[in-house]
Amino acid sequence: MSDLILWNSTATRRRSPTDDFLDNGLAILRTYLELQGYKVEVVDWANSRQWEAMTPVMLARLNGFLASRLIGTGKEGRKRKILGAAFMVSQELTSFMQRLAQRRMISRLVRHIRDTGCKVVGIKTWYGETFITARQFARQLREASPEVLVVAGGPHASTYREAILEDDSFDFAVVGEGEDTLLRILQRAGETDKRSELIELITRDAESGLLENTIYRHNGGYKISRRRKLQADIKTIPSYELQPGKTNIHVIVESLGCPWGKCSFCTHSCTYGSYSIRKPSSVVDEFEKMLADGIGIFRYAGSSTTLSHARRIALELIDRDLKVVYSMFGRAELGASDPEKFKKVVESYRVLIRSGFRAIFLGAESGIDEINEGVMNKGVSRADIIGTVKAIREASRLEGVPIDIGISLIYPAPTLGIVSLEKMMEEDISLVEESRPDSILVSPPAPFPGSQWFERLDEFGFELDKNFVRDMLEYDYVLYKPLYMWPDIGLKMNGMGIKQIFELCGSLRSELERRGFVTEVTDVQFLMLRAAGYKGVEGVIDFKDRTQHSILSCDCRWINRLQERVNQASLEQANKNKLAQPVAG
Ligand code: B12
Ligand code: SF4
Repeated sequence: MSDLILWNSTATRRRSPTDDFLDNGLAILRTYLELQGYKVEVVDWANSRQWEAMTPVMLARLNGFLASRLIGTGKEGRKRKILGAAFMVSQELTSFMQRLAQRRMISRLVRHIRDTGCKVVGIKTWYGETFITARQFARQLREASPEVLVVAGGPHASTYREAILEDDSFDFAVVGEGEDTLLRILQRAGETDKRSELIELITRDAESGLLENTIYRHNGGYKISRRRKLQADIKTIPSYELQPGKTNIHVIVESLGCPWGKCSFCTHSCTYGSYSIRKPSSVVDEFEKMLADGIGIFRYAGSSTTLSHARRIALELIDRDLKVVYSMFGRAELGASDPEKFKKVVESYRVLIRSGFRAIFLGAESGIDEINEGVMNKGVSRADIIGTVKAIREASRLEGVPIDIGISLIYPAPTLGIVSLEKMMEEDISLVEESRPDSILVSPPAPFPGSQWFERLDEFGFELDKNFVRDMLEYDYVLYKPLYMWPDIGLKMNGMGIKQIFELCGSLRSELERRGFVTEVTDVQFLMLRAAGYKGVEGVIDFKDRTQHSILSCDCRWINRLQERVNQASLEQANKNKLAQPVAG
């Protein structure tokens, strides 16, 4: 019998081409707890086989046919209206069938847990529909097995914290790292078979500080126990079980949290509460282990990897003569436009490129310094952003290796009365034209709980309905869903409702695309599309169109083939190393 069953909550359909990545977080938890002597089962439906099985083939093909016609038709006209209506009907039917399939899977899982007699179930929670499903699963489980303890953790629990416990679905939630908290919970579970007693023991531990990172109920309210001090250095190296249908790109913890952690819109600093970097030698040990397992493509897990840390890891990779490919989130370098500093930044990026660095995403947020300072508290200037992008380009030219660079913008953003939205858009476009990134991610603004925007709503011009947080918990953010298909939510910024906000956001994307720039392709997607052989800007656009088609239609044929090609490339990359033999292709 398993001591713990960990379930990766999933939506009824793929929401992003990266949904099927090997889940590093769950693998770390399983590996860590098994090393402590516990038996852990991971149930993860986020894989290509499962997505395919969720939609009847004929329906997927019909969606595919309609989506192709719709994408190829102009924005107006009778034909588009008819196609649009037909597409909506087929989407409704698809969702209905997918929900039915998911309900069956959940019932099977609930029965499996009841039959095995496992006493503790953990759920990795994600945003939107996935979270609704997590709650339904927890309720159904409670009915079938009232004595099972249900714990929620993962990114969504870490972002929304106390709000996660607002209905009775979960007994506890965990913010940030879950290793030690789950260990303690399993130890306590060994002391009693009664859920009520177990809850009491855990609550007492949380109150006394023995149990860290735990969100628990207290006197009709909620509390979070002492936060665990981060130690990225002692992070367990995960081992993956054989998982068919997963994309074999490993997310590697080189740091936890963010070295800056002060951007007003961001909640990353709340997830971990601090910042910790991992020794380059430990990071590279993990690279080696994955290479030996046949995985050669990587993504750094840090919210914002510093150039100096990335450089130290790069030197270690070069020293051990490892041949890998990787990408990361980075930050613009302060003073990068100053000629002396520029040279140093170029040199550092050259080292990174020699070690396998191939794509990066930098937070730019806005093209106006006053906005980046007063509204975003970004800590970098427009000149720093442009200088850094140019330095990466120069390093790429000198090394003769193409690097994909993405920047992110938030538009429309609070203006604080400093500028008009028209001016903001103009400056955002001029920033893009000057820096010429390979992709621009334009996001609408949202005050997430825990962020400065949320804490100081009035100051930034936000108005929220009283149900905003509850609604946000279930809000589905799907990168490739056309903005007009997104549901309403009680958020206003400078008097504008969400539809208007989305329209403005969409208008900046369109303006950038009209000027020949690619939007909404992230660094990991660059890793995937390059690994699959898509070349140049045309390759990126082709990848983006096909991904959008695949996600909208749920016709998985192309995206599943893409995964196969990425996995083949990952294996071939691993095979370039003379380590313990990777698995055959
Ligand atoms: C690397 C990364 C990715 C990678 C890999 C994702 C993956 N499958 O692992 C890529 C680039 C593919 C990715 C994609 C996306 N990501 Co991402 N990603 C990150 C990032 C930067 C680090 C995640 C990480 O690896 N952390 C290290 C590992 C070890 O931590 P972990 O997986 O969270 O697990 C630990 C804890 O959460 C906890 N835990 C996990 N599960 C459980 C379960 C239980 C029961 C318990 C108790 C504890 C627990 O213990 C684990 C071990 O310490 C975070 C931001 C951040 N800095 O955390 C965003 C983040 C997780 N991503 C986010 C989003 C939105 C996405 C995308 C939807 C983006 C998009 N629109 O396409 C996709 C979808 C991903 C998916 N469904 O798999 C959001 C999640 C928001 C939310 N509320 O759900 C985050 C928080 C960023 C943000 N916006 O603030 N992402
Ligand atoms: S936006 Fe990026 S740099 Fe800013 S605090 Fe968040 S993770 Fe750090």
